[in-house]
Amino acid sequence: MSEIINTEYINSLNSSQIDTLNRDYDYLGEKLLRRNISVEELTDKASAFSVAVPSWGVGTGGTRFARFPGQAEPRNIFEKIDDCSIINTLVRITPEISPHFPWDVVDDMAAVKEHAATHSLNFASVNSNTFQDQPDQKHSFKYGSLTNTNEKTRELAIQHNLDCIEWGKQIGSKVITVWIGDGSNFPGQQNFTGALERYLSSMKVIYSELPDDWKLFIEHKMFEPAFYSTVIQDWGTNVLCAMELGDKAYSLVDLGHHAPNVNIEMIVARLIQFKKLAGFHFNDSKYGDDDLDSGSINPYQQFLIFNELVDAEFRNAEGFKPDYMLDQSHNVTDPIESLMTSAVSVQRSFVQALMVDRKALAEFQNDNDALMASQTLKEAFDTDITAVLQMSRYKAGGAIDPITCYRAAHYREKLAKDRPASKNSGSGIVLW
Ligand SMILES: [Mn+2]
Repeated sequence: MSEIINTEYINSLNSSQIDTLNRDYDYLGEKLLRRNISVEELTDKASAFSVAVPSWGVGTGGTRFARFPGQAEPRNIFEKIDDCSIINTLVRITPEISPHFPWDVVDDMAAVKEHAATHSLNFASVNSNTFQDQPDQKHSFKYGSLTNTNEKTRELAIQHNLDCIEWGKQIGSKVITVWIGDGSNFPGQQNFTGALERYLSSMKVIYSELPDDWKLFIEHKMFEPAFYSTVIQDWGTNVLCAMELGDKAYSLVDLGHHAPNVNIEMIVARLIQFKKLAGFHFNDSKYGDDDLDSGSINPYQQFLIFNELVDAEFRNAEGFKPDYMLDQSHNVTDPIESLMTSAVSVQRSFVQALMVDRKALAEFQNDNDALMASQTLKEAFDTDITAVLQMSRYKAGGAIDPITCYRAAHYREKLAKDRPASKNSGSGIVLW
């Protein structure tokens, strides 16, 4: 735990807020009881929820135009882990970090695992990167990686993914997420069928090297960096590839990677039905893959997705065990503040979905009562369960009000001397 933000410090701030919280919590408990909902049960379930933080999320993001660095940004994986620890210390629902390779590779990966363990943190899915060239790379990914027409380039991309699995083993990860930027910018530039054939043959090599207790997540994205066609462009291509590869391959849903207005919650239901839902990269968007903070633009969509997830849990859907992760770019906020707010926003959607009266909903659906079915969802969404989230954090030793607690600690100011300003103010776009 950090010297700046520790249990004693959190307790001192909580002590001035607990009386108000107790009153809010009791009143909410009384109201929920009228709907036969136990506030204690909701709180327990909220406490059991978790969502992983991406290692790249704690750095300030940017666009292809510019990046405006923040104060005391983490400069390596060890400092990123320190920042992730602050987040989990305050919100208590982010005990896992998802690293990105090669950005987070160091000679001694065991030291990375150890450093995380000192903060009681573990590692979630590892993410490979074949969308940019590394210094002195022999064969360029300019025209694609796993689908490149050049066999030597494909071999390099495959080898990088195998290296990621090895690094992942050393830090206790059990999942590799593969997103490729491969595609084309001009009609006719790429043979669609040939590119997907090459993708499958490359992925089959990676899949064959996957340890028995590992999973492989495929991440699709409609466009960018390719602007005419993308090889793994949507959930249809994604799930076909996952089915072709085998039982250890699943389809990952990044909320920003779909066409505007697509019914994402329905895609989620389909993937659950066919036991292929890997999990999520949560974020929000207005126009494209904006990577805005989860729940900041369309919290109702986030709730509707959780409505499908809780419904699957409620039905004991076979093989249902999705991984949750945030995947955002923080361009104008302190990344720690954004990640805390976003984790709590995702947790909020989960708890709201738990309150849906599923028996009543099934009856309204059966009776074709569209209005009341929709109102049943709205009733859960409209209930303010802030006190449940606050109480679950308080009981777990976290902060009742994480943002106020973080700001009052002046974490960045205190670290400024040890973490000098980054020289990199160039483009900092986060693509996947
Ligand atoms: Mn993503």
